[in-house]
Amino acid sequence: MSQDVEYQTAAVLFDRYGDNPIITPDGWPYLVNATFNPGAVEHDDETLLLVRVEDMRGFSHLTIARSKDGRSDWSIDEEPFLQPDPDIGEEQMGIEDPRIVWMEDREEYAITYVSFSSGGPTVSLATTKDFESVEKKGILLPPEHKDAALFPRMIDGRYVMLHRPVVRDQAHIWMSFSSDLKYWGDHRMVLPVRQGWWDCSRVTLGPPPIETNEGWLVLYHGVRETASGNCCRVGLALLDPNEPWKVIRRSSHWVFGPRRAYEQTGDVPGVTFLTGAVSNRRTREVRVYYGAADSTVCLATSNLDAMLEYLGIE
Ligand code: BMA
Repeated sequence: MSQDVEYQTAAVLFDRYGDNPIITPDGWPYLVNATFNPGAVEHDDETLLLVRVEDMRGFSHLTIARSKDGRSDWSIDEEPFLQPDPDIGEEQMGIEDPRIVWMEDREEYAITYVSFSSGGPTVSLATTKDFESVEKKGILLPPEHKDAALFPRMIDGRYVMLHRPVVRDQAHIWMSFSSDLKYWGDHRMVLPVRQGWWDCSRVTLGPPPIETNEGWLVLYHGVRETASGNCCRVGLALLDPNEPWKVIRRSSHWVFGPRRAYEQTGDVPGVTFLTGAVSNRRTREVRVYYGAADSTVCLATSNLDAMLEYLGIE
């Protein structure tokens, strides 16, 4: 693909929903500072968002919002679904940025989230079958880690997780494996930062990987530090279906990033942070839910085939 064509295609790969933001702290049933970075799934014929809610201390918890069409008429629970537990050391400063996956073999949802300990942020796991009761399974890796998601099924008899450790001030996306969801090993770096590029300072996972016939589609964030702060955009990668540590394609351009006023205004201006994706294998539509400026929840739609084609997969 020529540079010009690639640029034009990247610009139209996502359609922002006309009524963004779809969820704001103003409409929340109790006093909060910000509502953003939600995990997303289809459950009981509804779209369910597990929204990160930041309270007026600056600590976060997770509360459910539901909608029939995944776009409008969000109904928000009066009570949090997952709260930081003051007796659990690693959750002392809140829990953040959930990613949700339906685990085929276990017949339950796995929620990976950031748990903020005094020793730094790390990633924890909770499971639920029905979004009524939930079981916390504890931390998966020591700090500093964020932005972990499981693959929805075992590959070669092992669970697979993407996550993002911080190493010498840089952050790359890694993959780890486990036979029991508790002990993780065989760690591999999968998507490193690219020196000099738009994703040169940090890369970190967006929503959980999406399975396609051609491989695992990954939306990731790339950060470049600039004189006026971080510039955070979104790129695409396709991982091998059977050996997912092998990157088949990685977009050279970013395909989504902060542009609209609601993405430029808020607690952290200039952030579009994608944490939830609901895809339909039949219609090929992908609804992506993201935090705008670390303040509100927004929606953009794309298409699985368009993203694969953009990556050069026919
Ligand atoms: C990341 C996380 C997210 C946040 C984003 C942009 O590192 O901390 O929670 O939304 O930065 O500020």
